[in-house]
Amino acid sequence: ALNTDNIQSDILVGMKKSQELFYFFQINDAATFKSKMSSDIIALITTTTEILSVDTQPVTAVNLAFSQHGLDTLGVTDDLGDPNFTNGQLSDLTGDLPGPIGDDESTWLPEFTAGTIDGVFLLASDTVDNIDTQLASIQSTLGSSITTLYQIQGAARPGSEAGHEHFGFMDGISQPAVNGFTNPIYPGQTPVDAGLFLVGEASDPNLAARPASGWATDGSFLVFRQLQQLVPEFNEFLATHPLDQDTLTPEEGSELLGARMVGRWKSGAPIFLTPTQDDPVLAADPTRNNNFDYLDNSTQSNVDNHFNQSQCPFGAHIRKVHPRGDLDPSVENPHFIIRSSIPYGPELTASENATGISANDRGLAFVAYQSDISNGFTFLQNVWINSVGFPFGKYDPTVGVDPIIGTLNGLGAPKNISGLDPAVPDLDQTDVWHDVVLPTDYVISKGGEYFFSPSLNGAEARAAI
Ligand code: N7H
Repeated sequence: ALNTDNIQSDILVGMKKSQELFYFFQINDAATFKSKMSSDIIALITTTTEILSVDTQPVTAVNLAFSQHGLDTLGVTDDLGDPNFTNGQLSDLTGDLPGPIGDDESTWLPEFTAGTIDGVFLLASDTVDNIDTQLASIQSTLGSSITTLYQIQGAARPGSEAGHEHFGFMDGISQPAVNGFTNPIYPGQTPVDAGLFLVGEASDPNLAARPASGWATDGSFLVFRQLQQLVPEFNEFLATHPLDQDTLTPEEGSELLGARMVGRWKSGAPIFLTPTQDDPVLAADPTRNNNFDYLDNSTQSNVDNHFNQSQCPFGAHIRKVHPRGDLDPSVENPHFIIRSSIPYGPELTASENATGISANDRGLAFVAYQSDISNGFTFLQNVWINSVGFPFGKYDPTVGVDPIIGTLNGLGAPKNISGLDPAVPDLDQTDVWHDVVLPTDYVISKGGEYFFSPSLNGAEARAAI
């Protein structure tokens, strides 16, 4: 079993609160920072054990992670065995066009291009006041040894939208199960070894490359991305391109188009199981809402399904990032990530609704954990999300990029997406493939960074050097 007293809470469980602050800082004085980390800060870090029971959850949960720049500043000379982490997220933009992760640097905030972020505190609570109090206390402890570089206040959306991201879709439904930890495992959840997420655990793909002293064990790489969502523009696109106008009202046709782009209805019900109408009861049932794959219903073959997008487009967002059965499990399973994102920014205003133009910055404070960034985030973004051909081997060789987060060059070039219209599902080899053209990107990367979220013992060991 995992030592859950030693693993930060967000990695396997999340922060479990409706408000979450991402506080990015620079370290000015490594000696003072390390001494305060050892005397005060590590004691504040919320463990996996603590977050699992409401009785032991703190008023404000605290997690802490460092960039490579931060480890360098602290005098940690060990190579963690992850080149993407070592080089930082900005360096994953360069290379052949489109860049490895597809962003254009011109959309990045200067806070992320500067390369000066040393670490991030994740502070989560029921109220922003509680978070502010905890932050003030941490700042007073650390004094001038740190400087604030940037903050993002995340928040669950209000009322019945709680748990839904800003486009309106329920999030946080599907996570891989971690062997030796996840209990119960629901039908359709894939059990994988803990080493896919935690350094040094079973099936860590880079075990030999980790620091010999073992201090990195039970830490995880945290990929942070500030993903702006152009919500009124997205809504406007759906409203002006309703599907199936013969049988559906315009509102229903727009709803269906959005659901086919994501692969789930706004409720969370998977369209593969309920392709023509939403099913909120199915959506809310954890024993059923993940219990599906994309194999042909009658033959259970992943070859017969190569011709058929009627239940779910090949390139729907959740199919691109978790192509259940489109690939052999041995090929797919190394690429699981654990997501712990939260929306940021205000609700839509009446004038944004009326004009169809975003006047406020809102989106997803995206967080993903993995033990190998090139198997996890960058692989998903580069090889699956932004590849026009993925899932490979379908009868349509140009499936299109992911209609939610895929990009052709980071600057909003139009994108052809196959199979979004179920009236033209491309059922046989003589059909002409019918693409829906998305005029631009509705999710824009404002930047991000790679961090390492150490175990508590690991943080203690590094504070002592
Ligand atoms: Fe995605 N969305 O609202 O459309 N995502 N995602 N994501 N995502 C998922 O199953 C969304 C992003 C994954 O196991 C759901 O929990 C938005 C990035 C993975 O079947 C919804 C953004 C990456 C899954 C969204 C965004 C991923 C997943 C369904 C950005 C990886 C699990 C809820 C603004 C690089 C798939 C759920 C599975 C699910 C949305 C970003 C990955 C609704 C709006 C950047 C692995």
